[in-house]
Amino acid sequence: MVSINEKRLISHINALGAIGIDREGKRTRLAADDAEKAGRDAVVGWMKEAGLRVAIDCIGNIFGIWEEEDNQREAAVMTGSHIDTVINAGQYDGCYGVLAGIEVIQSLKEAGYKTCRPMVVVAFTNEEGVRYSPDMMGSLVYAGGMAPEEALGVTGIDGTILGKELKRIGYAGTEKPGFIKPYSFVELHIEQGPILEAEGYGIGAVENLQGISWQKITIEGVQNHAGTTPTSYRIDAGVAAAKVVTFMRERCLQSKGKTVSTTGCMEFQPNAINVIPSRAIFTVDVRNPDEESLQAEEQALADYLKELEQTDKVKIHTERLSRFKPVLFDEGIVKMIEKHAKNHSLSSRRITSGAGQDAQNMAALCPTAMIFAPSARGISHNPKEFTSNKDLTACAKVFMDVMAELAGVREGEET
Ligand code: HGY
Ligand code: MN
Ligand code: MN
Repeated sequence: MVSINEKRLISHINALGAIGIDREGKRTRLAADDAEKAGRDAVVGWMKEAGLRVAIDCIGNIFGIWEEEDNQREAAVMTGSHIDTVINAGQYDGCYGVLAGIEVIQSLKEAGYKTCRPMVVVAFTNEEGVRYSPDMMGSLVYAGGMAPEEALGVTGIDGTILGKELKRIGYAGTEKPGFIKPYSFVELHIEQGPILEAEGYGIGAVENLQGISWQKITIEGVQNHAGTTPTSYRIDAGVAAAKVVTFMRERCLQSKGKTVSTTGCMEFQPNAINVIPSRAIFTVDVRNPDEESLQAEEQALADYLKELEQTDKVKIHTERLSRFKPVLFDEGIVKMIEKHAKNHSLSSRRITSGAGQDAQNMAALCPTAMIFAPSARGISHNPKEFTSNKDLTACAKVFMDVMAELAGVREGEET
């Protein structure tokens, strides 16, 4: 069976990684901003070079489609991921899956193989959710989990409207959600965690994905003088916010590693060194692989906020930004991944995705699973994110064989 063109894949990963680097050398391509447009244009160019038909849907998802006369009525073997990034990001998160998807299809086409099913690779819009909530938005709309008009109307952290931004960058497509019927969906991604490297595995067969709960919390206190206000007089939004963050850390420690919680954004108003903050606006991202436990964490947080309103005399308002239940992936495809890993003498282990992924939404449409490549030192959402070329290409070869089997590539049948 033909294999991928390793050099081409690595050069595309590095070329895409060079797009969206700002003057301080930070890589940031937020959904539908100019840097991401440049990334989108590059990906569309590579899809066309691969001879794929390119289609854009109503939420800006980009589809590279390989279909032939004799298979175009069949449901498609799909793959994909995202090319939008967090702020000051690494270059592999999402991009690896999109570019390996193009590479697999291009290599099969170039080798003249026939497939029983069309093959499609997707670059989904706004997977990271940094500029517009919820995250994994493009695949959520595609899978019918969010109405397109609702998603297009979302206001970003910078006051822009997603639909207007997609129009501005020329990616407001017309295809409807679900316009391609998927037979299966397999996403190749970096692990973004420490397990594969620490335990010495070459590849991860992802069997499930943890639930995610995102909230924005606004605490109203009383603005006052930092020097003249006795502690007992203070109604301090800043102290109350700090208590919430430490409360959630306590919950995580009690969960024995099951729950993780992150406050990644926090803003004080009026944000002056000698003024007791009147307001604290911050986010809480809580995750747990078990739905009931995740609900229990959300309830504990809600109860604690009520308690804080009494003890600290603050007013607290919460806004849900995003909520995804845990997802189980398809056992058959997970087993297929393990089989092909073995064929490539790669030691594999089953693993949970700690990160949210587009695959979790596609799992609502068709049998879905993921493949992880090891992350050096488990670092991600950080420019130091790294996966060696050896690991990138070794896992992409396993991915190729999984995709080929799903697509019904007929050995030796040249077009
Ligand atoms: O937040 C996440 O887990 C993913 O990177 N969107
Ligand atoms: Mn990702
Ligand atoms: Mn990410």
